Amino acid sequence: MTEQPSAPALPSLQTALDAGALRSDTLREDILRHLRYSLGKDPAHASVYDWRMALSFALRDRIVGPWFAATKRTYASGAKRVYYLSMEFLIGRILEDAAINLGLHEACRVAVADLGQDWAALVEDEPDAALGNGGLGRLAACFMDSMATLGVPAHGYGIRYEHGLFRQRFEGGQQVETPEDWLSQKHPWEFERPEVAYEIGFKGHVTYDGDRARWHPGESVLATGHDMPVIGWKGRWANTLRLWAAAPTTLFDLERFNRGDYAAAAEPEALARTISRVLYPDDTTYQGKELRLKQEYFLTSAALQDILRRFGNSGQDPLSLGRHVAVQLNDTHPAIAGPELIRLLVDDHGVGFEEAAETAVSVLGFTNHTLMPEALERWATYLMGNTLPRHMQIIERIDDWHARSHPKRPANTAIVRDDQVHMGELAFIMAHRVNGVSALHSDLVASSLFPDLAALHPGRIVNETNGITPRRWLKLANPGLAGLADEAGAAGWEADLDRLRRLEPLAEDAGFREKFRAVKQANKARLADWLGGGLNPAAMFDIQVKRIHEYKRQLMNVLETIALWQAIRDDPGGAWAPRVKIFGGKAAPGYAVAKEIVRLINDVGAVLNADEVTRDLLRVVYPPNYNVSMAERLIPAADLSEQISTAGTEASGTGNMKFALNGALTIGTLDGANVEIREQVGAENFFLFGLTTEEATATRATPDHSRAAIEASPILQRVLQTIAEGRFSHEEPGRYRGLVDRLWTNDHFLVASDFDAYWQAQRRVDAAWHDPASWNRMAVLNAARMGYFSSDRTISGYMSDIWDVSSLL
Ligand code: 26V
Repeated sequence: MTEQPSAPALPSLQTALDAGALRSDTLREDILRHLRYSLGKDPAHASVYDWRMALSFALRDRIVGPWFAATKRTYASGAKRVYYLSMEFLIGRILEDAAINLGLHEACRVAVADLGQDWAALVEDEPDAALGNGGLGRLAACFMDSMATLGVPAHGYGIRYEHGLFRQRFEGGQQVETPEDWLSQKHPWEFERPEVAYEIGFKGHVTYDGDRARWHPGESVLATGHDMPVIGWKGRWANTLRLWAAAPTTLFDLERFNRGDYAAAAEPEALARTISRVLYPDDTTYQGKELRLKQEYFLTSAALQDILRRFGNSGQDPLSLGRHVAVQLNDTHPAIAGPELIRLLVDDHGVGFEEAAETAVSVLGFTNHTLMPEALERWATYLMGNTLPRHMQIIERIDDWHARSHPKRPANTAIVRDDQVHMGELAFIMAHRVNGVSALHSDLVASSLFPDLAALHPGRIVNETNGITPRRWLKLANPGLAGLADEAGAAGWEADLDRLRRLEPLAEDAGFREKFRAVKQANKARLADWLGGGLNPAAMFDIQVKRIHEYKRQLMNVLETIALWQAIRDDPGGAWAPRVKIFGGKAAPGYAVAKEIVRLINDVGAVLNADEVTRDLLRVVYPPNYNVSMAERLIPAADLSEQISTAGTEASGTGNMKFALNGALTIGTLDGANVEIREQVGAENFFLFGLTTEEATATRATPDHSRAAIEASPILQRVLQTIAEGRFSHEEPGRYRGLVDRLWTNDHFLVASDFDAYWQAQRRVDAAWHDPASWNRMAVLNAARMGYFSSDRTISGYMSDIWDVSSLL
């Protein structure tokens, strides 16, 4: 045997928190110290807010050790690093999640109780960090948790929006938006880094010197870093989420100020700050907003400058970047990364164009999250050329370079065409891997979104089916079920979700099923209390929560609700399964049809809930302002999960996974990750209905498909008739005429064609509900078989298929 030269030992990780830090009495002392010295309050006068801050600081202190240790090990190992660029991180509350990951959940409870405070009240005092719209942003948050759990040396990069996603209220059933202001309070989880600041240019002109150019921006702002540590399970590793805030390059115009023109003097500052002011709330259509383009470039340029600065400090050749750095683009929003990286390499580092382009491709990966044509980003060339003149030139060169390497490339693969820059094509061409987010979606990315580029670049498209973090979505959200899993022999599932398989045989055990049912019942009772309105916790809780979109078909759900109401009224003594239909979700402020659906749900609820004949059997509730913390209340209390999008439209879905993990049964179509969920849990434990993707495409191509479907369905006809007569809008009978007309004539998402199948599937659900033993057996099997959908598994896939990085644990 030859002796291997031993690698120099890596700095040790601060894995186990020192014994003192785990104790509730030391924690209590630290809370009191922070209350006194960080908040300047004495316990007699401290508010819930003060206590929460003091506790957050005490926990944050305990993250710093593992965080520094992980950073040291990353530097010492010289390992390849991952950078996740995302315009959205939908984190939610942080305090309880941090306590759980640190193993301090129980200690917190005790320490806080010793201090005369209520742990739950402190947890609920924290505003959600709502820096995202929906699935794409929440996935980024789950990925940060998993990368920290797996010991991947990674940074997340995002924008520190002053205002996260708007708050939703209902007035007369209609959605009203108000600004969100999570930063009006101090944010205890961030460290401001005034020294980490980069200049970000816009507009201006370009002068040339061969490949190299000098861009003279006409405007610029500073991006300043704000770091949030992200602690993994058991506190073994911590990464950084670096969020950029925009600041003016010059504070204000002193000359104007001295002249007394205060408003004009403050103008540059106000203008700069608008860049990180608000999250774009529209995830339905792409609006050609210069501000949005500036936000995307702001994030991307700050991140790449930061990455190159860190890499440059290691003194390596810029052409080796792809061996040391992987940059993942969360959808096309940061797709300007390709041109920006080329610009930095060519203009600042003197690299030739082609080498720079090849280097960029070796570094970048691109994840697609939607097939909706209206959500695919395109920028008018005049806007791109005006806002980012140097990038516009580089984009044209990339297009040339690609056309020369693929002389037979079809015209529709060009990045610049029809006077628009197509960000999907740009991201595809500039990435060495392009991935979809479920098996079906990845197939569609290859077959319908980018068929020609897929043919030119065989092997480039891969699948990475989405996942969810079991720490937040089981341990935090459903302590009852989490405890039962431990007790029943699946302990350790937090970091190895496949261990839930050990519950599988217990599905046959009546005693275990009873415990499982009791956990669900307690969750439902708690939710019923919170929702108010005297809901019957013994009724089936049937839940659809997600953004409001036509393709997600909340409309089909509310139509079925009306049909059920009519059927119950026809036969009030029938053996109906009592149901509470729960809806949650926000409509984009500019999406009129979605807002109409919101209003219809509320209008229908008002009529049904007031009906003495049916109200014990059917209720509709729509709590406003669905967000991550509401999801944590609703999902563990669900009996039935509605995943009913038109086949071929939902890229993956991740709510579907959260529900099944928490023991809800799914009624769903063969869309997104539903397909794989059904494969995992077993077809017999899933209520499938509806057209397949191919059938949906064929139906859509059939003239008058919806008219035919409605005429063939007496149930649907009656429902539409009732709505059109103004039964749910007495004061304005014509309110939903347009909506009903569209169903007859222009039903792109096939609500009519799938309605009867959905109705029948719901009746199968009713029948199953009447056999509790069988229902609970299915519910146990759903939870037990969800191991595949841990985001730890997803991240392992990215590590091997896209990033080529390994764990440093
Ligand atoms: C598009 C745009 C266009 C410009 C304005 C701002 C904006 C924001 C978001 C989007 C696209 C949103 C795409 C999205 O959230 N997709 C969801 O991604 C989830 C995670 O992969 C997946 O589970 C959902 O099925 C998919 O809809």
